[in-house]
Amino acid sequence: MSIRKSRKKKVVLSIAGSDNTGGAGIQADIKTCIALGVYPATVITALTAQNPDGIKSVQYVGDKMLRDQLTATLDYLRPDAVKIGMIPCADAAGIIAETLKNGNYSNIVLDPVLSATAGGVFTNKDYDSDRLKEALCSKLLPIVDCLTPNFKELYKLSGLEVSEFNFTHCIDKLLREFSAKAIILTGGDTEEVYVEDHLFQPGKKSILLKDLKFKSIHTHGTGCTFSTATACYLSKGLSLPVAMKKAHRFTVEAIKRGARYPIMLDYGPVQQS
Ligand code: PXL
Repeated sequence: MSIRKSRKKKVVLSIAGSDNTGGAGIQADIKTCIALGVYPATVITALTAQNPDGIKSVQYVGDKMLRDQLTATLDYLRPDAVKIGMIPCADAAGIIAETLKNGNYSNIVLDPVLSATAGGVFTNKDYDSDRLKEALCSKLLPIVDCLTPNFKELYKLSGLEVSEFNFTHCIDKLLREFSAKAIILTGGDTEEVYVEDHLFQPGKKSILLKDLKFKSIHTHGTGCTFSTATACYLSKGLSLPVAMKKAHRFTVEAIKRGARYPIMLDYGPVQQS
């Protein structure tokens, strides 16, 4: 084992799924890190075959392959932050949680990706999605520094009915029952004229970022970009409220670039540079 400690460039480890179109998942995470001057290390949890019509298939890499990638990476790199994206099954959640807990890593951001905006779920059909949600909440939530759900994901994780008016109940449940340290509820996918991102931390006043929404059909990869940008800014030593604000700005610019230079006709990717 040989870990260089004296490097200047920050390292973010992305543990996520592959998106063949290059718009979301590990590909979005790599582009985000590079745009922000951070070195991306990657552990791939699953391959997806997808396009704007939906998810065609999902292949979990398997317990051994996941463990081996984590060990091989972490034996040589100590990440300054970790972003976790798509987790295809409960076993994968357990392996990731155990590895990160044992290594005592910090600045861990979990984007609880449970379904694709274009349609389709990310779990292999022979895996149990209730077990996955349970594993995300009981094993991963207590060890992550920040969870970044949208409204739908918050609803699915908390098991409570979510509306614009009661989302704080769901937030409270995740903070209290599962000892989450911070939750950024992202509001970009609502029908509202404004985007509202809220940061909740136990015992602290919540912070609201409100912005006029930039309407675009090319928003594929928005959630991945935001969570990875947050991890990148945390890796540089910024506080969570500042990292959130900067990640929000970075994501808005990526959405604008995606609209200006469309890569495909419908539901194209955001562009980080
Ligand atoms: O944006 C969520 C997401 C995460 N990971 C992968 C994806 C997507 C959305 O399509 O494909 C691999």
